[in-house]
Amino acid sequence: MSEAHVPYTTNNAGVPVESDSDSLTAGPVGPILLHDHYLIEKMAQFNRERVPERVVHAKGGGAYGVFQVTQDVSRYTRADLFQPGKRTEMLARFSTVAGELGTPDSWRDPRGFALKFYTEQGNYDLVGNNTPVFFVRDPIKFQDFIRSQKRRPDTHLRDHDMQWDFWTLSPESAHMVTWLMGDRGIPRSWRHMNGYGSHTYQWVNAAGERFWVKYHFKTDQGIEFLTQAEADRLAGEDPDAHLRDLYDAIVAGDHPSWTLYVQVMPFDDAWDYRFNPFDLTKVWPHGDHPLIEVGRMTLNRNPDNYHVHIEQAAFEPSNLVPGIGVSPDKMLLGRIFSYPDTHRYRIGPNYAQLPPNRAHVPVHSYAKDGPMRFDAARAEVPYAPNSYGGPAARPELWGAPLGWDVAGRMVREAYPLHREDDDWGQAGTMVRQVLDDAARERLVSNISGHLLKGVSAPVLARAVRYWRNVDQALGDRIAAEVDGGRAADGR
Ligand code: HDE
Repeated sequence: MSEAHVPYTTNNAGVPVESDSDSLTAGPVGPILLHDHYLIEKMAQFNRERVPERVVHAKGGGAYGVFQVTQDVSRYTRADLFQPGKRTEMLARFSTVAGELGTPDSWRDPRGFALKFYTEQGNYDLVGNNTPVFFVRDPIKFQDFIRSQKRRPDTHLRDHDMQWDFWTLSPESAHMVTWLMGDRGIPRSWRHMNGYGSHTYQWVNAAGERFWVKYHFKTDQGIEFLTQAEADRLAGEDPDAHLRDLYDAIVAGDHPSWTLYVQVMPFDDAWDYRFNPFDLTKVWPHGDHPLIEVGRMTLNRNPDNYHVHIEQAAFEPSNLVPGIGVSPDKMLLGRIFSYPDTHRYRIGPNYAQLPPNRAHVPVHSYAKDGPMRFDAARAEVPYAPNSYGGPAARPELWGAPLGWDVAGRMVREAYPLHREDDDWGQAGTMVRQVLDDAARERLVSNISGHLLKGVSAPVLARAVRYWRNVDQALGDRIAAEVDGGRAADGR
C-alpha cells in the first residue's frame, strides 16, 4: 500500500488518535491518566473480542462460491435454486466436530459440511457432514454423545474409555463409527471429501407432488484421506492444514467443486420400505434409489475477514425455502430448534443481519429492535394484521403443504421397526462389500490403536462384541490386535 494511501489511526468513533505507542501520563514517569480513553478503548475492546465458540464444530473454515444447476429436477421440486439453469451465490463452512478452536484439523472426526444458499426466496441452509449417517437417531442422546467425545469433567482430558463406553452402549452408532474409524475419518483436505445432507428431506414440485430425498455432494477433486500416522504428524506440523489448503487453493485459482446428486423416493414408498428411510443411522442403497445429478457448487472467493464471515456464520436447518421441507427424522426435527437457539446465544438475536447471514433479498419480517440491530431503514408498521401496508403472509408462495399425516397417543418410543431394520447390517455390508482389503486393514489398525489408548477392560470386551456384531471376522481381528497390544504392554 503506497504512503499516500496509508489511512491514519482513528478510535472507534472515527476520531484521529494522537499516538499508537504512548499512553497518556502525568509527566513522562507519572501515572497513566484515567481519561486516556483511547488506551481504555483499546484494552476494553481487546477483552471483548471473542464470541463463544460453537459448542460443536468449533474449528473450521470456509469460503464463498456459486451453485449452478446442471440438470432439470423440476419434476421433483419447485425450489427456485434447483430450477433449470439457476445460479445461486453461496457460502460453505467445513469443520471438525469435537475439537475446540485451535485443535488440529487432522484429528479423526466427522467433518461439518455446512452450506448457505442465498436464493431469491431467502436463505436455504443445508447443514450436513462428510458422512451420510450419524451416531444416534434421537436428538435426546445427542448431547450425551458429544460429551462422551469431549473432555472429562475431572481431568479435562479427552478419554477413549468414555467414547467407547457410549458407542458400545449405543449399538445404533455402529454404522457411523465404522465410517469414522475408516479412511473417511481423516480427509486429506476439505477439498477431498464428500458432503451429505445425511437426513431424509422432503421436496415438493409445482404440481404439489411430494418426494423424499437424500443429498450427496461428491467432490470433483476425488476422495483422498490421511492415514493415522500422517494425520498425527500433520497435527504437530500444521494444526491448520485444512484451513490453509482451502484458502491457498482459492488464491491460486484452483477452485474446488462438488457435484450435487440426490436420491429420490416417491412419497408413499416410505411407509413400508424395507427399513426406516427416516433413520439417520441408515443409508438408502443406490440400487434402490440411484443418484440423480442436480448441479455443481464451486468455491471461488475467500472471506476477507475470518471473524466476520466464518466465525459469525450462522447455519440452520430451519432455513428452508418453498419446495423443500423436513421429514419424520427426529434428529432433523430436533436440529430445527437447536441451531437458531445456539446463534442467539453465541452472536446475538440479530445474527441474521450479519454479512454472512444476511439474505440477498429484502427481509420483511416483524422482528425489531434488540442489541446491534441496524437495518431500521424501513418504517414498516411493527405488527400484523394491519391496515397500513405492512407485509402480510402469502401462503401461495409455498404451494402444497410439506408435511405428512400424523395420529396417535403421545409416547416416548423408538421408531417402529421396518422388516430389515437393525443396527449392524449396513455397517457389516460396508466392511464386507465397500471396503477393499487395504481399507479393511487400516480400519482394524485404526480401531485397535484407538482401543489400546486407555479403554478399560469391561469396555474393551464390549467393544470386541460390538465389532463382532458388525462383522465376525473384523471383530476377531480386532480382538487379536487388542490382546496382542495389551500383552505387549504387560496388561
Ligand atoms: Fe449439529 N449442531 N446438531 N449436526 N452441526 C451445531 O449449531 C445439533 C448434527 C452440524 O459450520 C450447533 O451453529 C443437534 C447432524 C454442522 O457453523 C448446534 C443435533 C449433523 C455444524 C448443533 C445435531 C450436524 C453443526 C453448534 C442432533 C449432520 C456446524 C454450533 C439432533 C447432518 C455448522 C451451531 C457451522 C453445529 C446442534 C446433529 C451438522 C449445537 C441438536 C446429524 C455441520 O446447534
